[in-house]
Amino acid sequence: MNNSLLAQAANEARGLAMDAIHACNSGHLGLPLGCAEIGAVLFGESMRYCPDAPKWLNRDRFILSAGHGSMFIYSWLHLSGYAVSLNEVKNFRQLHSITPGHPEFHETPGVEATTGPLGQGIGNAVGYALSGKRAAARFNTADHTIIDHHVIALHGDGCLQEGVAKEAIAFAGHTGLDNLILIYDSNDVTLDAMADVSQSENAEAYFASQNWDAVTIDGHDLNAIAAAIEKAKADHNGRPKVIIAKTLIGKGIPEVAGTAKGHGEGGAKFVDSARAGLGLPADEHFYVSAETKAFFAEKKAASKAAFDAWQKTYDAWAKANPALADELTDGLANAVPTDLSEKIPAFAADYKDATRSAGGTVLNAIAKAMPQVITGSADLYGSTKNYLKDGGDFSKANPLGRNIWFGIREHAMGAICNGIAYDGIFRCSGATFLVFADYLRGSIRIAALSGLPVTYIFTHDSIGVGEDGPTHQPVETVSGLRVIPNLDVIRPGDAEETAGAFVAAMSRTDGPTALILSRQAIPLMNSLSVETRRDGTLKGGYIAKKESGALTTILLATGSELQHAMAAAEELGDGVRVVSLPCFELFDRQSAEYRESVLPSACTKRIAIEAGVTGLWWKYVGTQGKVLGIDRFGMSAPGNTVMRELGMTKDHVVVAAK
Ligand SMILES: Cc1ncc(C[n+]2csc(CCOP(=O)(O)OP(=O)(O)O)c2C)c(N)n1
Repeated sequence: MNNSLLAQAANEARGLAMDAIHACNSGHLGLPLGCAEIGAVLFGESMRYCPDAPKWLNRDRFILSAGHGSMFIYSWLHLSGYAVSLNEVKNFRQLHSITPGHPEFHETPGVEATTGPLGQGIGNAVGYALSGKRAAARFNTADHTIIDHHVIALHGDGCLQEGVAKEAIAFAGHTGLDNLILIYDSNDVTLDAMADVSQSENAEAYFASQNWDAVTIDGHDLNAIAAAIEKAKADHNGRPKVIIAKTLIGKGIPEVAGTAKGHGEGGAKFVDSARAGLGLPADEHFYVSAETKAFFAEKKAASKAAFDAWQKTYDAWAKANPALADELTDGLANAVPTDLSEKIPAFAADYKDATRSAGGTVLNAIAKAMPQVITGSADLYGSTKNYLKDGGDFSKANPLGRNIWFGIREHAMGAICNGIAYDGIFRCSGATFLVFADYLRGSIRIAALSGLPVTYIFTHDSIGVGEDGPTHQPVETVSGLRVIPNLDVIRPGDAEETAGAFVAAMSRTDGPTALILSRQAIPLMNSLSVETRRDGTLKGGYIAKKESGALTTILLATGSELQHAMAAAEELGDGVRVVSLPCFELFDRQSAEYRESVLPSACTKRIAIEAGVTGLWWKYVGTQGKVLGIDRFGMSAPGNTVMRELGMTKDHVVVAAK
């Protein structure tokens, strides 16, 4: 290892961070300065990556969980030769640059995850590691190893204080993800203050208690960093690894180093003297020496050679295993069989069960057609019904398992699903009761922001939950999800709409879908063909009952209330149309003509019914309309009783219409 060159590169990376943060007068200096030696070892020595093939299947994945330190990753991506130009570094945090305030997936080659909300990146890394383990088990053969990479995440005290990280760490230890390495930037400082104001954890003992291997090193000692990473990579011992690197936050700016003032941009006013102290030229900002350029150019060429060698192995593997190669290619392409709906048998006409049960049947049929589908539940398989019957359970002993036992760790479930989706090989879903969706909302938001095709299976969708009472009866949750941009929320009204909803979720490639399923049985809408219900759901909304005379009234409904709208229409007579609107977002993406054909603007007498808060419905019913909903919390009693008590019946619709 060329220590003097790496030490010099570390100081130049410090200079880039200082200059970029000084230029825009915002950002976080503490981590890029404190972790400069870690960056030098990762990108200069220890990590397997190829800037010419940033998505190399067998690259080590690097996640900057402490996303506020974004200049760390931009500096190292630039230095190591990714398509992150010096100009982009100079444009740090400016409009349309690929160096946004916090790292964003899709924006910057080499950025593996959107990070910034602390703790998420650790969860994502666990998802990546699960994906890597499963992919290695699924695709490597006795003759060819095409996947044996590691997942490395850098995080600070902040990530480790977050519950989502603690949940994910427990899961990783339990499932034995020994391809995962955390590097803990342990600098004893957070944002406001010294870390001992808010933490007194013995990190080594904590990680050991979670079945991890932990080692503490000097985070500025190049040899110690390299040795720790090498050992962590070599130990295939069924335990994830953490390297607790003791560092000096803001190292290089003596006025703030080691204090909370070093965390943000506070040290930027001292950059001139700091740059001089680091031996950087006074007259050339954003300085990268010829030696550093030459070093990384050589490394880049070597990594391209390594990539090419791997590609040869891959090609030989693909030739010898065409079916596996197709499966992997389909997974990476987010491919969905064009006839997916046909692979889901129609439900028998007398089927009368909850949409959660229908969902389980549908997902099992889909899993047969899509080997890349995996699914998990937060200790509620018995209720969420998404268990894949022949799938086996993912575990240390069985990394091929398609069922993930997340434990009662909803937030980590969301972050782990995101990690699996970032990796892009498997299609993942996670399940829990709808009322707990807020527990993973932080991860759902990032899935939506990052365009990840994750599916959430949220069951027990309303006051219809019944006896468990208002703690378990969502009323605001569906609307709360609908306001997240780029999240599709689908609340199907019977088993066939449920089939359509799952097909819609699987067909999405650019964002997540929340499936909202009932606890209680809902009858099939047999007056409509299977295709009408499935295709109508794929459009987000459709005419479920057409008026037989001149149109006077439109009833709109979703989920378990669709049956009441249909029954009310029967009673109300000729001029009444029922529109099933299982997914606002899909419906809103249809053409104006289609939407007008379903909801003609001339008909202003509109009544919506849904067992939840009313606010969002007004855009469909208009000021002349009415919304039958529930703007209060529910009550503990049998589901039908609560539904009746709170106005969710056919009779209420009839009265409102009259
Ligand atoms: C969920 C979440 N809460 C709060 C913040 C705001 N925040 C950004 S960095 C930070 C402190 C992080 O401390 P640490 O991880 O030790 O980072 P360091 O000070 O070492 O850079 C806080 C509170 C955030 N980004 N995400």
